[in-house]
This record gives sequence, C-alpha cells and structure tokens, in this order.
Amino acid sequence: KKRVVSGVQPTGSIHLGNYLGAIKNWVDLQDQYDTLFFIVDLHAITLPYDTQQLSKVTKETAAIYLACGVDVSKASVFVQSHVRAHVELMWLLSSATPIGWLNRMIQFKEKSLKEGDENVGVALLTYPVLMASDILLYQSDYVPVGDDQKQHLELTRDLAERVNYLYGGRKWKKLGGRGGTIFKVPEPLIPPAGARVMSLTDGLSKMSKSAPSDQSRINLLDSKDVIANKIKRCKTDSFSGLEFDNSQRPECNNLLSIYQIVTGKTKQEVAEECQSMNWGNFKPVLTDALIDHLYPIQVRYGEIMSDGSYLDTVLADGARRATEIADNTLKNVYQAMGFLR
Ligand code: AQP
Repeated sequence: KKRVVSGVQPTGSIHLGNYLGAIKNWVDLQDQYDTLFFIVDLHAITLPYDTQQLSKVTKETAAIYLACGVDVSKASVFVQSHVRAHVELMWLLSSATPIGWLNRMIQFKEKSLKEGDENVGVALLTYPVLMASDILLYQSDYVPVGDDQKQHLELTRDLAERVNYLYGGRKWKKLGGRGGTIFKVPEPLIPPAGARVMSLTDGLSKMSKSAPSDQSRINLLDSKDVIANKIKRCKTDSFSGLEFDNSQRPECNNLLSIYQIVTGKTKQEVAEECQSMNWGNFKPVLTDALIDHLYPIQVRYGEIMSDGSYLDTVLADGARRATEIADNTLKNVYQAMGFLR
C-alpha cells in the first residue's frame, strides 16, 4: 500500500475548516492507503503559546481525530513529540538545507515581516525542515496539502532529492545500505475542491484556530446554541437569492459550500435548492444541517474522553508503530551520513 501522512497542530479548538479541509478526508484515505495521522505538537510551539494548554489541546485533538472516524485498526494515530526521530532527523536535514531556501518561504516572510526579526523565534524559519522530517521519516508517497502548504511540500521534495544526491546513490551502496535512495520523494495529494472553509466574519480570510474572534469559526465541539448563534450573527450580504461563485459574494459562496459538504449534496442540488432563498430562510436550514452533522461526532468525542485510559493506550500504540518505521529511516540516514554506529 502507498503511504500517506498528515497532521494538525494543537494550537486551539479544531474547527470546521480543519475538519472539512483535512480530518474528514483522512477517513476516506485510511481505507485506500497505509496512513499515519499525528498531532503536530512540536510545530505548535513555533509561535508564542500557552504551556498550560498544550497537553490538554493535544489530547483533545487526538480524541477529535477518532471521533471524526479515524480508525486505529487502519491508521496509526500518535503525538509527534512521542516519536523522538522527528527532532533528530530535523537536525540532520537542517545541515543539508540552504538558508536561502528557507528565507524564500512565503509564510516565514509574511509572519516575520509582521512581527520583526527580534520577535520571532528561529523555529519560524526552520519549521519547514521539521515538516520535511515529519514526511520523509515515514517514506511517505503522498501528503495532503492545502494551498498554503504547497511551498513547504516543494521544499520537502527538494530536500529529499538533495540528501539522496549528497549522501545516497553509489556512495550509499558501498556503505552497505540497501542501495537506491535514502528518502522517497513525496507527491502532493490535492484535497477535493471547495474544501477551503472561510471565516464566518469575513469571507475572504480562511477560518482559523488563531483568529482572535471565536465568532469567526464553528468549532467541532460547539454546542447547538453556540452554532445557532454564530450562524445567526455571521456576515452575509444584501443581494437577493443565494448563489455559488459570485466573486462579490464570498460569504455566500462559503456558506453554501459548507452546507453542501455537511449535507453530502451536489453543488448543483444546493444551487437549485437555495437560489430563491434569502438569508432568513437559509440560516436555520444551515444551522440544522451543521448540528445534525456535528452531533454524532460530539457524542463519540464525549465517549472517548470519558473512557479512562483508552486514548493514552491508542497514542502509545500509535507511537510504537510510528517509531518502528521512523527509527529505520533514521538509522539509514546516520549511516549514509557517515556517523559512527
Ligand atoms: N479554513 C480552512 N479550510 C480548509 N482547511 C483548513 N485547514 C486549516 N484551516 C482550514 C487545514 O487543517 C489542517 C491543519 O492545519 P494546521 O493545524 O496545521 O494549521 P493551519 O493550516 O494554520 O490551521 P489553522 O486552523 O489556521 O491554525 P492556526 O490558526 O494555528 O494557524 C491542514 O491540512 C490545513 O490545510
């Protein structure tokens, strides 16, 4: 089976964007591929964070994976920091990463420009090397990536090729390795169209954990009342009727897309159903659809969290399976790079 890896940062409440853009798709992927889904806690410390919250949010995120349908009999679920090899490989990879490659990363440029060099940690610059390590450790074939991560995956691919070139090939064979390449060069797996969920308060920016206003997102664990209230107050427009793909109506497109995905209807069906609706009719329909979709997830989440040590066992098991694969890659890298073993 081809292998797929992916993860979410425990930087806050998991919202509809993380779910529709990532976790929900994993549930389909786990049947087709050998999958590893992790909670990327090491990435979550890149920007200032709350130490009191990190372990709590890490655990909640893991429970949400399972509640959304990630099945541990098919996929390995683990916490990134529980597998030491991530950080170890990162150091080895960083020696082969030109600073220029990292300086060119748009996310770094944007964030460091905003905060200033004295206010951002080095981790913001080297973050893509850790991401490369997350992927290359598992010899992944595919990585699901949204638009904002495409450049980082490109860097991962370049880095894999560079390390294969510098330390792999014939030299590597002579050292007694299995020959061939040290790292598999991963391909992007582009998520289904329309899976990018925008903020409820601004249809042009993405729904995000770190956005200051909780009104801008639907969290997976929001109660019925909270969901109803957020939809009631979300930004709309004063056009008549509802439609997809009108660039002057980003909020309308976003809310119809959300409705389409949670109901499982086609775009055509939603377009026809909603074309003559106004916001007053549509909002309660959307609210009910969201509640219907999220309620079973919330029930399962409650069961998982109240089941004593179940989650700890799942995560320990996942980390063990991941460590086996990761340590094997790491051993080969040390050997290829000439370390005394
Ligand atoms: N709005 C979104 N629509 C679709 N997909 C989204 N993802 C995030 N936001 C949306 C996808 O969720 C996965 C996990 O993301 P992450 O935790 O690694 O970081 P992120 O992309 O930066 O997510 P957030 O929610 O915006 O977190 P913060 O605020 O901490 O930066 C990824 O697959 C991502 O594409």
